[in-house]
This record gives sequence, C-alpha cells and structure tokens, in this order.
Amino acid sequence: MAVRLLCIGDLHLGRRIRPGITDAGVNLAELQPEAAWRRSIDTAINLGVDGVLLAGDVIDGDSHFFFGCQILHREIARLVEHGIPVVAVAGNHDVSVLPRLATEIPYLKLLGKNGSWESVTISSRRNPGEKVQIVGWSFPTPTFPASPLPALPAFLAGINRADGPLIGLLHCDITASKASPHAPVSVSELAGAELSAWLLGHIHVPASLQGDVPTGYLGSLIGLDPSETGWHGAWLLTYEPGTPIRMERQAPAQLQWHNAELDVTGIDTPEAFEASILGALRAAGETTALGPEPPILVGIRLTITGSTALCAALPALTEKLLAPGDTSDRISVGTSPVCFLDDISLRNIKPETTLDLRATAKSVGPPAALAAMLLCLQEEPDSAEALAIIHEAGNSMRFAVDKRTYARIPAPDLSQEAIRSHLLNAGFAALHLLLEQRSTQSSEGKSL
Ligand SMILES: [Mn+2]
Repeated sequence: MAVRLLCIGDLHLGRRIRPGITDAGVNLAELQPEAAWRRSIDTAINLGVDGVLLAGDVIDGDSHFFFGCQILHREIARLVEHGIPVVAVAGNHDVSVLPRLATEIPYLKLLGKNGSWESVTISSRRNPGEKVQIVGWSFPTPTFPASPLPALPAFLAGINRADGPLIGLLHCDITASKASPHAPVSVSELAGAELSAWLLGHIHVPASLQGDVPTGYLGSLIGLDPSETGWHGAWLLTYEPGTPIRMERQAPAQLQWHNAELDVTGIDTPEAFEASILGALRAAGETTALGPEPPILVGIRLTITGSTALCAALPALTEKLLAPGDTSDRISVGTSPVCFLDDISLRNIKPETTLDLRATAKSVGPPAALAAMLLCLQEEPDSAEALAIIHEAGNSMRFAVDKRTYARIPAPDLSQEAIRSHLLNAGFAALHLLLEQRSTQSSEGKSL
C-alpha cells in the first residue's frame, strides 16, 4: 500500500501552441495545454491516485479567467467523481486568477493563500492510515522579490511530523544570488527545511527529481515553445511508509521540441542538400520514437555546419525550406512521430577549399604559424607541443566557464579531447579567414 499523487508543473492554460504546421495528419488541438491537462486527468483516474498537485502558473494570465474556469472545472469534476482531491499553489502568472477560480470551483484547494504557509493532509484511499502532508505557499502579488522560506520554520513548529511526511509545493525561483522578482530561494534553504520532497514550479525545464529527498522543478507539462526541448509531462509521486518519496515520469507531452545538427561537408548540390535535410528529420524522429510513450509530433531546430561548395547559396536555400511551395507549412516527414522542421540556422559554414596545411605551414606570416599549430594538433596530439597548446586553451576556457554569469548554464565538456576538437574547429575557421584576406589583398593589389 502506498500514497500516490500525480504532480503537475507549469500548465499555462490559455497559452496557444503554434507549431507552424497546419496539416501533417496530426490533430493540432491535442497539442494544446488543455488537452495535456485532460490527458493528465485521464492518467490520474486510470492510476487511481490519491490526489493531484499543481505547482502554480496553472493559468497563463488573468485574461483566461472564463476559459480556465471551464477547463479546470470540467476536469476537476471528473476527479471529484472518483474521490480524488486537487491541491494547487498560485504562481506569478495566476496570482489573482487562481484564487478567483478556487472560489468558483469548490473542490480546487488553493494552498497558502496571500503568501502564508498552509498544509493539507492527503490519505491513501485504500488505507486511510497512510498519509502525506502537503505544505504550500502561494504568490500574494505578481512579483515577490524575497524568499518565502524564512517564515516556514515557525509554521512547521505547529505541524505534527508523525502525521506523515511533509511534501513542499512551491512556485519559486532557485537562485544562488537571491536576486529575482519571483520568490528567490536557495537550494540550501530548501534542504534546511528538512521536508521529504520539494515539488517546484516556475522554471519550465524538468529536474531529475531523484535521490532520497526529491527536490526541483516539475517542469512545464508540455514544451510551450521551441526552446523548451526534450521530455515534458506529469510526475507520479509514490510514498510507501519507511521508504523515501519516489518520483516517476508520467503522461508525456504529445509535442516534443529537439535541437539537431547536420554536417553538410561533401554535399554540393541543392538536391543533395534537401535530401540531407529529410535524412536529418527522419533520424531525429527515429531517435525520439525509441523512448517510452513517444510523442506524436516532433519539432526540430536544425543547425547546419561543415564545409561545402554550397556555402554562398545556403542562406537562400534554407529560407526556401522554411516556406516551401504554396503552403505555409513547415516540411515534415514520418508518421509516428511526425517530424517537422521548425527552424534552421547556419553555423560556421566554410567554403569547400582544398587546403594544403603542410604548404601553408612552410609559408610566412600568421597563416603559417596557425597552420603549423593545426598540423601538430591534428597529427601529433600527444606531443609536448600539442599538450602545451591544449593546456593553455583549457585554462582560458575554464576561466570563462567559472564566471558567475554562466553559472546556470550546464558546464561544457572540458576534457583534453574536447578542447583539442574545439581548437581544431576554431583554428580551421580562422585559417580560412586569414587565407581569404590574403587572396583579397593580393587581387586588390593587382588591380591598382
Ligand atoms: Mn512562473
């Protein structure tokens, strides 16, 4: 026996998802937040959970009051029929609309109204002796530039921890600097509260939520725009007495966004380029289809790299790919899932040239010095000279990576081999530019 809860992060009911395709054999209404919400409730009922938790930003904003009222009411009514309670906290987007909806929908329990901590107990429906206590706080104003956690210990002092583990439900901004208008909190503050789990809303990237005290963002229920890549969905929380809280992914989103890279080196006709685009979309679809419960639609942002004779023609070719023929639809391939080209960007495309590294190294000036370095990195990567170059570059990269400004971005791979690969990429690009300048200068010289 156990207590099981379905946990949902930022829902943003009312937000419209416009994937740039109108007909790819996909029911586009099924991609919207309200469809994802309905599917989550199907999951909650099918699993027979003991409660549903919402971590704020349930509604996209005040203008969606009537829409939110209808959609929330309809699904919560289904939960009520099955005896499943719903507990929510308000976030910065629904600070005024969610309390109004909680008044209209009596079975929606808004926790921590007006910025004061509050708790509610949820019991296992099969074994009412097994309970968890949800501890929550709601945004009182659209911005709240302080941590709500200093007020928590005084509230917890009145709680009987023997009545079941405490699960925090909070919309907040985890930040080390504590400078945020949206309830800034630090990881150590959360840990210091000694709860059994912290389920958070606000940041749309889902955390792993593993470990003995699952702590982090549930993530948005769906990827609301192409920057919200990868898996999105709801979570199943399981509490079995005597064991830590467990979190598992449930009810994945029907639309997933992905970034992919395409190297066009050696591709030298527009036809071959177009075929390579389809190949990249198919490959992305095949990879996505391997996961459990794959989505029905996958939007790809493709980055094109490499050296090609098409270098000068690529901007026009890629523009054409984003608006093909007389339809405004994006290119799509496959059926399960359907993969479409959301956007395409060119990165560091180089003209295909036959570069003789050895001859350049024997010439004079900066190109010769650079060519010699590249030869060394390419052909004698274990030589003392190559290792010295890699070491020096590593120091510069670590200096940049350690800057506080970049603290929230995942650290790049700084292994010896990764640094060598960076140096070769950047070095070849720079050498091409140097040699281009040299040929421009000499042709200008001739014309004088
Ligand atoms: Mn938010």
